[in-house]
Amino acid sequence: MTAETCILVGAPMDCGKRTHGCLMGPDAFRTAGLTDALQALGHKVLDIGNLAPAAHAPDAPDTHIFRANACIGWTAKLLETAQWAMSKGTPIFLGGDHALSLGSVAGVAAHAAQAGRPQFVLWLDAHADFHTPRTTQSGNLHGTPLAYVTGQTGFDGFPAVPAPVPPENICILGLRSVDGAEKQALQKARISRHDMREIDETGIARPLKAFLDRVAAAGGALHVSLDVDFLDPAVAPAVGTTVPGGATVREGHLVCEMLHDSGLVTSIDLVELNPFLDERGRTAQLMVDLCASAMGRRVFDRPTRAYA
Ligand code: EXY
Ligand code: MN
Ligand code: MN
Ligand code: MN
Repeated sequence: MTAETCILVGAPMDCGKRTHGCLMGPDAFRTAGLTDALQALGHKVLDIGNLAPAAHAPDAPDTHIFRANACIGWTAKLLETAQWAMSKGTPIFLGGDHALSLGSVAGVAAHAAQAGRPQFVLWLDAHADFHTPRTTQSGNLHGTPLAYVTGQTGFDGFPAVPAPVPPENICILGLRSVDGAEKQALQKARISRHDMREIDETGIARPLKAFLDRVAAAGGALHVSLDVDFLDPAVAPAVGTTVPGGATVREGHLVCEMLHDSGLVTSIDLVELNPFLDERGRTAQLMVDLCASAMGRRVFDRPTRAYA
């Protein structure tokens, strides 16, 4: 990747689930030195600060879908901001919970469509995030972004998705917690999905390379959505939905190094960090280091730091 202009978009969205803390995420990434790390790689950095959601109706207290109206406000704001940011450089959305990807992914896909490019999405996550408001058991909208951005129905009141991402343009790596309803929907959709059993058996590079080859062949834009819980909780404990048996630090860096080498990445989400659940900011630091790898930092120029 050549030197980019990285647009840091703070999105302290915390309404996609009931546990609080992701609202501290953007500033934790800043405290962990994200801007310095990107500038050390030769990139320009434009940090636009933290967004606030667009105006929205107050949430009714006891509805099944938790804080739907607040999530609608955030989606509208991020849909607009993502399109603007794509016209200025490489947006890096600083979460905030994974419900921010309803707006970030729909926005970057809208920009790609205007440029006549297909949008692809790499989803690094323990979860499929493929529920709709009609299938979710928890009512937490951070479990629904992939359903929304692929144009699934049931998102009443949400902005219409300008350019739905075709499910076959999505690859999920790291799966190890999928609900029943999601499983059926995933089997019907043509999302390529690779769980930790496959990754343990045959490695993470193989499915990633096959996906990147498809993106390159299609001349696609590639959005990378990195959920903290993709990583093993032993190395990344600061997330509310930990699932044991996740990716190692090196699997995370290998993915990001391959992403950089591909030259295909056009936007990134860093999501679900809850600094309240961490000590000494080590999870935030790991996420910043992974982002630096995706933006060009090589293994021999990484400061030594004990994560465990
Ligand atoms: N599938 C479960 C639910 O829908 O509540 C768990 C979702 C966790 C979502 C986190 C962001 O990845
Ligand atoms: Mn997620
Ligand atoms: Mn997750
Ligand atoms: Mn493994």
